[in-house]
Amino acid sequence: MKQADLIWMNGELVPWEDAKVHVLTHALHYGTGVFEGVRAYETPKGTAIFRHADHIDRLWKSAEMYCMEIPYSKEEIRQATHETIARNGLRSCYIRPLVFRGAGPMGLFPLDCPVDVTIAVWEWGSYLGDEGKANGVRAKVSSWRRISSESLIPSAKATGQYLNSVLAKIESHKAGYEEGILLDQRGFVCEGTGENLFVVKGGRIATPGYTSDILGGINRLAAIEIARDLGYEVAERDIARGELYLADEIFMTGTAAELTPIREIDDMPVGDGRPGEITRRVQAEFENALHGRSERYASWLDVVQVPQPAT
Ligand code: PPE
Repeated sequence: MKQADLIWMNGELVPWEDAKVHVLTHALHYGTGVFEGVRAYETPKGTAIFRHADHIDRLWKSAEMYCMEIPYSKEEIRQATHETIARNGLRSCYIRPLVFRGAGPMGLFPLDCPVDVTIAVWEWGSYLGDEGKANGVRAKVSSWRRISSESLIPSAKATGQYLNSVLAKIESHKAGYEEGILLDQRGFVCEGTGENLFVVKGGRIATPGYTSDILGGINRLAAIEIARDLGYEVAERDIARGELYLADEIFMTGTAAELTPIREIDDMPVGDGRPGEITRRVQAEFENALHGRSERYASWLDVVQVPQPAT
């Protein structure tokens, strides 16, 4: 992660080191924030944000589910994001919009606290390493189950909910793996700590559906569409843990992780221990879409208009 110069904070660009909050920020105590992870890539048309509108829509939905009214329009947030990237002079970056309950009355009732909005950007390489993206990562089924709809809202991207992923991430890291895979409350495969998961068997692709309490990943949707366009069958269905061990190929998708293959699960090689052909083909096309090399998916890119300096 490489620090940038400016962070957008409640309507203003402030120096990176000045983007601070009060210790009584509600979200620090109770996890009352929602966020997005977005990426922008250098493309032939200039810097472009991948599926920006979808990320903004999901941010609004997440905020709504936690009764937070965002004091800006979607278009204002889109423009602010463009400006933040341009003013930091970045050609490609990770983008982290955050909407949170700020400093106000303490106690669980959040509705009298202000809703603060920030947008940070920074250069971020491969989340699970270049080596992992090329050759696959080693993953472990976590002892922690994914949060269920009985107690939280798995489809919301809320900060407090990430304690679940944090526990699974620590566990897998301490055990020497690159990623943890969480099962849902029923014991079916759900997702990685920050990625959705796909299993390939006999030429067919399957991925857990919304009934498995997944976060509805935007890259998940992109991968499904790309795989179908390549002629593969993709089923959204329950996946038993045992299917992970029988799979020919497994890969994960996420904004940070992009499309990363899994080469080993619970110390057993996936297929022959190298990313398989279907993973490779979907990954190649996905990379083309991200980097603006595919006309077919050109509408997924929001090209950053760099404002002209004032004369
Ligand atoms: N599940 C979870 C739990 C998740 O956090 C992510 C994104 C996904 C699935 C994939 O969603 P999408 O990015 O829309 O395809 N995880 C974000 C946060 C990672 C982090 O370390 O922070 C991300 O990839 O930006």
